[in-house]
Amino acid sequence: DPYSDDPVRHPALKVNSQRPFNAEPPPELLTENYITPNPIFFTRNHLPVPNLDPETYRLHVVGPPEGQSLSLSLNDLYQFPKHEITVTLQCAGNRRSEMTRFKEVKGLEWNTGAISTARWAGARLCDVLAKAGHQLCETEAHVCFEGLDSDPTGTAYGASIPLARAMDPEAEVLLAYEMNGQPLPRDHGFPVRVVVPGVVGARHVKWLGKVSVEPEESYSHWQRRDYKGFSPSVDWDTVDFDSAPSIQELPVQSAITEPKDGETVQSGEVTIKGYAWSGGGRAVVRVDVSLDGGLTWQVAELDGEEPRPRKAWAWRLWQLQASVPAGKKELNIVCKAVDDSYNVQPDTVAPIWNLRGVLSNAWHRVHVRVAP
Ligand code: MTE
Ligand code: MO
Repeated sequence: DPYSDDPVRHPALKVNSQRPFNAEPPPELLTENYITPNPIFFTRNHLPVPNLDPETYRLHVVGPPEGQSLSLSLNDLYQFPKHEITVTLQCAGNRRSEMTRFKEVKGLEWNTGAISTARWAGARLCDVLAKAGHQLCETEAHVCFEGLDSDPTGTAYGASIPLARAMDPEAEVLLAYEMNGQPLPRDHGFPVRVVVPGVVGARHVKWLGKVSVEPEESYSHWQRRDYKGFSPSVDWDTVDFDSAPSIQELPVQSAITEPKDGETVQSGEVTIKGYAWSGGGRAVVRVDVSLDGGLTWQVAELDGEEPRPRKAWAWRLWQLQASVPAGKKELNIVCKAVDDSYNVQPDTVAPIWNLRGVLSNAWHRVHVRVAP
């Protein structure tokens, strides 16, 4: 069993798949803290977790012909200026189960918890690439990442991002070795992972082994044959993966974490809580909540600090104290977020349904009963 050496996990996690391990925190734990504690941070593994020795670990950075290739130990990475930022990581498949309920899709049944937030610290990718002699070039180029996890044929997990993002100090792409002040846990990429703020989880390559700059995107299955969006009309007979761009920045997202679907709430007042986030550093500027399925709306209170302009890498938690209209036996609670480009979430799944069940960001709906 290639998974026999996987780490021990927190019992509160809701497991979607044991081998490879995929699990999410339950909603009420997800928004209990702004920073997700490491043991309940959602985990998305495609392969067994490698057991890497920090003493012998080396990161291979391929240099350009006029530069130099680097073989960096952890200690070498510590010599670069340490950069620390709060970043929310979301899987492209977050909330996939809502798409499945509409029409069958291929993928893990994530609920609203394939998203979490941490303080990440490490070397900036732009500093490491510059050390190897890389510069921004006029022609299109991509930074390809390879993990040290691999399938039985020896194929490693891989992904890429555009060179322009990697070289932009303002994009703050990290080679992270710390998560919430601790060395990365094994499930989250020990000893080094990529963190690409504002970009889909699939590009945050864990157990990072190799970085190279290429004229084309990564040839990895997960870059080219997965993590792409399609029209609802496309099925497995007609899908052409080359016709769609790889997902990078994610669309605006929000979900209700309290109360839970099917719960009974007290009459009088109800407290509604949730998270909201958008890709590309776009800030969430508003969250609207409805108690009547979207007929009337109230504006939720956004918690925490105002994000930096164009660098809103982390989610906002939000809440609303609302009075339950007298005589109501049930509530259809809905939330939707607006980002600073005035992007909004679609009201239903139907127009965004796709065969892989990615990019699921319709209004989130929770149905509750009111105690008599
Ligand atoms: N990196 C490697 N090497 N192997 C993987 O399976 N999964 C990716 C990404 N990086 C993956 C990986 C996907 S799809 C996601 S959503 C994130 O890691 C999940 O990161 P997490 O497990 O720390 O939450
Ligand atoms: Mo993912």
